[in-house]
Amino acid sequence: MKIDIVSVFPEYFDVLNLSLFGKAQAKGLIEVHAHNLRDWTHDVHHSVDDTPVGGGAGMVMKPAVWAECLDELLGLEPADATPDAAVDTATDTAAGKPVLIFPNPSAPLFTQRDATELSHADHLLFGCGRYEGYDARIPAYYRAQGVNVREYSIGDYVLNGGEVATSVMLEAITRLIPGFMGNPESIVEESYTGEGALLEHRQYTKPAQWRGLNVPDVLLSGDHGKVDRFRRDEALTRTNDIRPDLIEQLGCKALDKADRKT
Ligand code: 6GU
Repeated sequence: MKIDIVSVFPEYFDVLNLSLFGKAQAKGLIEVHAHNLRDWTHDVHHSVDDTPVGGGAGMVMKPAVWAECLDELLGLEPADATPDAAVDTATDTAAGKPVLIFPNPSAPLFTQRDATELSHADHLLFGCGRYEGYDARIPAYYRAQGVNVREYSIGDYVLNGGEVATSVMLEAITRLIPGFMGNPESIVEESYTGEGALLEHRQYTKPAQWRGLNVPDVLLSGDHGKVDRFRRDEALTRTNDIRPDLIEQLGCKALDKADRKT
């Protein structure tokens, strides 16, 4: 998977050379390039933002700088120069088509489902906005060119820019690429995956007694059926208590007969 990231703080992404990301890059599973948006400016101040039309606080990222950068990284012709060529390229729906992702606190929530879908892409391009955001015509323009454009928020709180949100999404996406994780089974039974997404049951390791606190007896019983039932019940009750919204979203086939009895 090729991953391009555009930001005015590309150094944020130096950490991607560490840990599992570094290993995945060395193995050739992912190829990450962090670009500085200011490299596509032409003025002496390398300015990327301007005041909001209609008034208001803060600064908004200008469309022209982003477009020069994104045209190049997406391999699109600048539309002003050759409008027909740009449209032809954009309507190509072949595999390998890039996905252009803009972190945005006012966008739909990024979920495990999105992470799973995007883990199959060949090329992701993240455009990190700063300040009060980016000109709305940037995503609109690339959508009109037929580019697969997504805008996502990572939660109901405000960050200073898209960099941290991009890191979060990238970690959620790339760990699902086959071969990325040392132990692929560790991603199968996780919270938020599959049709019946529930919070996970709690985990314990040895010793069975520690500072007066005991591991639940059933986990020591050696009865796998009972252990599975205990864990499933705990996942259901914890989800109901902590995230009732997830229970409401469960598919009709998510609960089995035994679940209904309890
Ligand atoms: Cl994607 N961006 C910013 N700036 N703040 C956020 C966010 C994104 N998601 C939640 N808060």
